[in-house]
Amino acid sequence: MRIDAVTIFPEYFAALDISLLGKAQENKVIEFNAIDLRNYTQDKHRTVDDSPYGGGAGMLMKPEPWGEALDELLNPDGSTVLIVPSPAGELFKQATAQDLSTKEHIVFACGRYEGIDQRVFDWAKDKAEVRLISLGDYVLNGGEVAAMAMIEAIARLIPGVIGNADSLVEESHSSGLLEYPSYTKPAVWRDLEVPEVLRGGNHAEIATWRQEQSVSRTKAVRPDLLP
Ligand code: 6GU
Repeated sequence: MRIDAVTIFPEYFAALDISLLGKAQENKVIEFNAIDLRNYTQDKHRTVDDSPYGGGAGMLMKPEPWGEALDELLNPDGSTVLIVPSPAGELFKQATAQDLSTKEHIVFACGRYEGIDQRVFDWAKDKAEVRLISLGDYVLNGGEVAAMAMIEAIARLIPGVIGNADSLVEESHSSGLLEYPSYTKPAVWRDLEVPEVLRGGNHAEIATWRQEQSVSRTKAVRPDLLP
């Protein structure tokens, strides 16, 4: 999979070169590029913003640099998915990550200020699958941190990125429930004991206990996830 992120702050994406995603890039399982939007400006000041028609607070990203960048980046056969991180988008879920992990090419359009001129997306609709996606009901300063969260959630589902594929099976959200609590040695730490059942070695009992813990935890903090 190839992932491109268009941004005025390419430095944000340096973190993708470390740990598992760094290894996956070295192994050519994923290719990642951070692209500086200002390279697609024409004026001496490399301007990317302007004031909004109709008034209102703040600045907007002007369409021309986005058009130049996307002309270069979108696959001519329409196979690119263009993701626009935005609090006005559909909610990003594990199923979204699952779906996107099968794509050949994803471009993230990381906006700053009050967002990007709407015509960029109206134009791109005929050239790519355009999706506005939000991480949740709160506001970030720009799309970069949101794009990085999505990239990590997507890339770790690609075969070969995570060494132990079994670890993907039991984690939170893969089953629709939150993950059960986990413990390691020592058996007693600061007077707190590891639950007896986990030390007993009865695998059926352990599985039942974990399932109960997942359900009670989900009921307590995320009842909206229960059927
Ligand atoms: Cl995807 N972008 C921004 N700027 N803010 C957000 C968000 C995305 N998701 C939640 N808040």
